[in-house]
Amino acid sequence: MSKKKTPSNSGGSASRRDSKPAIGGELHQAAGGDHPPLTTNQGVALSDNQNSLKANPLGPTLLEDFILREKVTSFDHERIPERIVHARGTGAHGFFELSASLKKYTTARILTEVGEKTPVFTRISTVAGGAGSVDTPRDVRGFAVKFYTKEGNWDLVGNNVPVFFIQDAIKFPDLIHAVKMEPDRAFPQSATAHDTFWDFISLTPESMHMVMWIMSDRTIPRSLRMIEGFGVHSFRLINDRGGSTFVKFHWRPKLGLQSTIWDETVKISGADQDFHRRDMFEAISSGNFPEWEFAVQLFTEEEADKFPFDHLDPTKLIPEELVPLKVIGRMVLDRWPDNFFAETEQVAYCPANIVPGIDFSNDPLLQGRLFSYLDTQLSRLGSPNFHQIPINAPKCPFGNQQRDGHMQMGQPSGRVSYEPNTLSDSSPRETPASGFRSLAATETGGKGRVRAESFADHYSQARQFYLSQTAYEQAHIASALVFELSKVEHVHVREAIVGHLRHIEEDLAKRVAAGLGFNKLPTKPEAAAPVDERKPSPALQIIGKMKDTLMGRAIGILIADGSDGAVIKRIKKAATDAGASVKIVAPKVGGAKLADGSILTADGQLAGMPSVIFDAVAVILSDEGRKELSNESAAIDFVRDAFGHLKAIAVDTGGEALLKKAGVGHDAGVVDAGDKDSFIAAAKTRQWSREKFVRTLA
Ligand code: HDE
Repeated sequence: MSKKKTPSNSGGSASRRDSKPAIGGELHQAAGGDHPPLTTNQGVALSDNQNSLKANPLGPTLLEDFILREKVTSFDHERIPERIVHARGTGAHGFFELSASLKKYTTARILTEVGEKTPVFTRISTVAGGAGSVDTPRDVRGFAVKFYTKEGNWDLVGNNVPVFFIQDAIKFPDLIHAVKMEPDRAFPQSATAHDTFWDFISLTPESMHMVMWIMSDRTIPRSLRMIEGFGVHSFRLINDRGGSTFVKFHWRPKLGLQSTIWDETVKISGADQDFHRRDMFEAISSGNFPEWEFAVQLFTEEEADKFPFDHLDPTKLIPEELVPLKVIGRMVLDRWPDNFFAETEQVAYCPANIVPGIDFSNDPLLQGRLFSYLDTQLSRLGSPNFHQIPINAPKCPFGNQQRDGHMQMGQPSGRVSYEPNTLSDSSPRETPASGFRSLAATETGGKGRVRAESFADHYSQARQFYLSQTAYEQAHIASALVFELSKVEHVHVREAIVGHLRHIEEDLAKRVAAGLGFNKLPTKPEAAAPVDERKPSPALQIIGKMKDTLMGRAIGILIADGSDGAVIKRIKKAATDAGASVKIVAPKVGGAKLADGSILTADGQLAGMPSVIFDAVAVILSDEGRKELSNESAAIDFVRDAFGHLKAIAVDTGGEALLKKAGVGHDAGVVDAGDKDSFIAAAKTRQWSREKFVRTLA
C-alpha cells in the first residue's frame, strides 16, 4: 500500500522580495502587503507558484493548468540565436563627451558640439567562442559603441586591433568557419590553435599582418578597461560645403594598455571564467568608471594617394607617425545594465547606422558589413521591429511610414501610411537641407570580381609591426606562433605558415622553425608584391603604452593565522592610495586570527583566489602560518605563479620562507614588505628582465 501523502499548498522556497514589481504587478499593488502579486502574462494573480494542478495528490498533471503551460512555454523560448561571431560579450552604458570640434570637417553634431554629452551603450566581446565561453582566450576583442545622438544612432563597430584578416567580405564566412570549432568534433571552443584556422591562414597571405597582431599580447588583455579600440576602416566626414575628409577612429584607454602573459591567461581561464566581465562589473559598481579617449586620424584623398599602401585595404593601418592622432573627446562607462538579456544580448549594432556628416569609404570589407549586420539581426531578434527594443531605439524623435510586422510595439493612428500625401499635415516628410546625404563620389573603372592591385602587398606592414616591438614582445609573438602551430596536426600547414613568416622577418621564421623542431626552413611562397622596408612605429607596442600606475589594478595579500596586522594595514593603505583594489586571501574565507588576536576577514579563500587574478601580491605570514601553508600546493602555486608571471612580490620573514619552500628566487621585484614604496613602484610594472629565468621563449 502506498504511503498516504497530505496535499500541500507549499513546497518551494518562499518568494523573494524584489525591489521592482513583476510585469503588470503595479496594477495589483493593493493586493496584499508591499509585495506586488505574482501574475500570469494576462495579469491573473497566482494563488500557488509551487505546485502544478494535479488530478489528485499522486495523479497526473492536468493539461488544463494554463499557469504551468504559460510558465514553461515562456521558459522554453528564453534563448535567441547567439551571435554567429562575437557571441560572448560584456556591455555597459555611459556617455561620450566632445572636447574638440570637427566643424571644419563634418556637420555631424556629435562631432561639433563641444561639451555635449551623448549617451552610449558599449559592448566588448570575444570573436570565436560561444556565449558561454571563457573571457580570456587568445582572441581579438570586438569594441562596439552605439552613440544615441540627437540626429539618430551612430554605431562604431570596431575591434581592439586596427586591421583585419581579409580584404573582401566574401571571404568572411570562410574565415569564421575556419576559426570556430571544427564542425565534425565541435572543438576547440574559442581558440585559433587548431588545424582549420591555420590551414585557411596559410592560404590567405593577406592575413599575415593581422596574424602578427593576434599572436602579440594584444589578444590576451589584462582587462577590457585596458584595451584600445579601432574603427578599422576609413570612413568619410562630410562638411557643410559637401567637402569630404577621410577619417580613422581610435579609442585610447585611460588606464593605459596592459596584457597578461600566456601561461597566466590559461590559468585565469580556470580560476575565473568571467574574469573580464567581473572586472568590468566591479569597476563600474565601485565608481571606477572605465574611460577612453576618442581620437581621429584625418587625411585628404590627395594625402592618401601618397601613402605607400592603400588605406581602403582593411589589412593596413595608418601609422601614427604618418598621420598623428587628434584627441577629440572621451567615453566613460558609468552604468551597468539592469538586465543582461534585455540590453547586452539584444543590442543590435550595425556599421550602416551612421548620421548626417559621416559617410562610408569604399573599403570592400566595410561594404560587405553594411549588408550583414541588419540581416543577422533579423534572424537573431526575429523581426524588422528590433529597433523598437529600448536598447536599440534612438533617443531622438523618429518616425516614418514603415508599418506592421512581428512584435510591432507602435500604434500609429490615422489613414496615412505613405509619402507623399495630401491627407495628413503631421505625417513625417523628407528634410532635404539637413537629412542624410551620401557623398556624390564619382566611380570609374570596369565591373568585375577583382582585387585591386594596390591591395597586393601582404607583408610590409606585418614586418613593420614585428620590428616595432620590444624584444620581450617579439619573443612573445614567436612563442605564441610556436604554441599555436604545435597544436596543428598537419605538418604541411605548419611549414606553410613558417614560409610566410620568412617574408616578414627571417629571424622570426628561424625562431618559430626551431621551436617546432624543423631541420630546415621551409620554402618561401611567392609574394604578390615586394616587401617594402618601413620605419618602425613604437606606437604599435603594448609595453610602451603601459601606464606607470596602479589605478584599476588589483593587489592580493596572502595571510594566515598569526600574520602581522600592522604590516598588512600599511601595504593595503599604500596600494589603495596608489589606486589599486586590495583583496585579502586566506586559507579560510572567514578570515585569519592575526598576531594581535583580532580577526581579519578574507575576500577569498586561497584555493579560489590564485595569484593569477592579481597584478602584484604580498605574502605576510607568521612562523605558524608559514608552516601551515608550506604543505599547501595552492600557496606554493600562489607565489610560484606570481613570480613566473613577472609580478612584484612583497614578503615578510614568513612570506620569505614560503618563497624558499616554493623554490622562488630573488630579484628586484621581490621586496621586503616593510619597504612599501619599493613594492608599489615594482607593482606598477612587470618584471620583464625576470622572464628569461622563468621560461624558455622562442
Ligand atoms: Fe563583424 N559581424 N563582420 N566585424 N562584428 C558581427 O553582427 C561581419 C568585422 C564586429 O557587440 C555580426 O550583430 C562581416 C570587422 C563586432 O554585438 C555579423 C564581416 C570588424 C561585432 C558580422 C565582419 C567587426 C560584430 C554577428 C566582414 C571590426 C559584435 C552578430 C565583411 C571593424 C557587435 C552581429 C556586438 C558582429 C558580420 C568583419 C566587428 C554576422 C560579414 C572588420 C565588434 O553581422
